[in-house]
Amino acid sequence: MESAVRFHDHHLPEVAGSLHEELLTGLTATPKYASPKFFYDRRGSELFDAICEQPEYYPTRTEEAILRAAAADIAEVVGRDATLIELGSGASRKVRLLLEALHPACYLGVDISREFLLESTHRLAADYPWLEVHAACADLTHPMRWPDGLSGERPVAFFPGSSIGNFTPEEAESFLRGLSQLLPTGGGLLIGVDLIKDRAILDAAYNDAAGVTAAFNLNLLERLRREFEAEVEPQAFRHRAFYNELDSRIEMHLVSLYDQAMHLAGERIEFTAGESLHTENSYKYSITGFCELAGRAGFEPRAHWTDRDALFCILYLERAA
Ligand code: AVJ
Repeated sequence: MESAVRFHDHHLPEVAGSLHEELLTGLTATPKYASPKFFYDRRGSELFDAICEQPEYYPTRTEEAILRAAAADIAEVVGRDATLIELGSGASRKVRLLLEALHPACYLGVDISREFLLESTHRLAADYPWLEVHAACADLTHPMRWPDGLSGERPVAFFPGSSIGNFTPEEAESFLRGLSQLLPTGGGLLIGVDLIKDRAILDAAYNDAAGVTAAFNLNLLERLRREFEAEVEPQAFRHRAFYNELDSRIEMHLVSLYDQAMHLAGERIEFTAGESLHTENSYKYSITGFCELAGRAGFEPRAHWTDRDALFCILYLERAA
């Protein structure tokens, strides 16, 4: 059956050019950094999916178990016929656990990885013929707006996977404030948040034995070669991930194995042996800490669901009047 997805492209050409500049800004800073959004080319999105299958990576399966167990409860709080907007929809897998119970009027998937977004929303439309499906290619670190022509009266954003953890707490607060301003009073946010826990569990989750997280991290360098014509040897770097307890965050780095230079867009970027390129932060929260942050951003907590070991939490927040 031919499935219809209404596609909205929010990736303007000038944004593509500015990605180059954004990369260079981070690579020439001290210490060097790159936004984790650069992980998600097609290969990166596939590797992320593979991470989610690793036994050490508890967030995905824990969140899915919570969604499965709480779907009816969630539907009761959120209500039917919402305009469900999934932010960073990726493979659009998690939303499937909610669709039957929630029965939204329409679904909009928003993701930075265009090809991946189109494939997953087409599959979703084919599997849920009753659902009006939209897709918008957009960068969540830029100001958002909803596309025209969405049905349903109450927008409800769905932001699973603890993707919010990629923002610093300050950035998360301003992201949530921007989101709350896009929602009418009574509009909601269903969000997955990874919780603070024993560091051994956290360290293992970002250092899986099969090396998939390492490949995901190193794929950033492959992408720089493929897409940005960088001259760099990915074998000249190693993956490093650890829990920074003081800042309640996992940090991922690419560590240079020796003195070397990377060439990108006419720039020569030098690395000394042991120097690291900081590629990701993944912040962990307590439930109360997160509710306070969301409160400052204009959201009122309505309900939350967690697993028995309190590894992960799903919260429903409403835009405050
Ligand atoms: C998609 C940001 C939630 O932080 O756990 C997984 C990304 N990085 N393993 C996370 C990620 C390394 C993931 N988020």
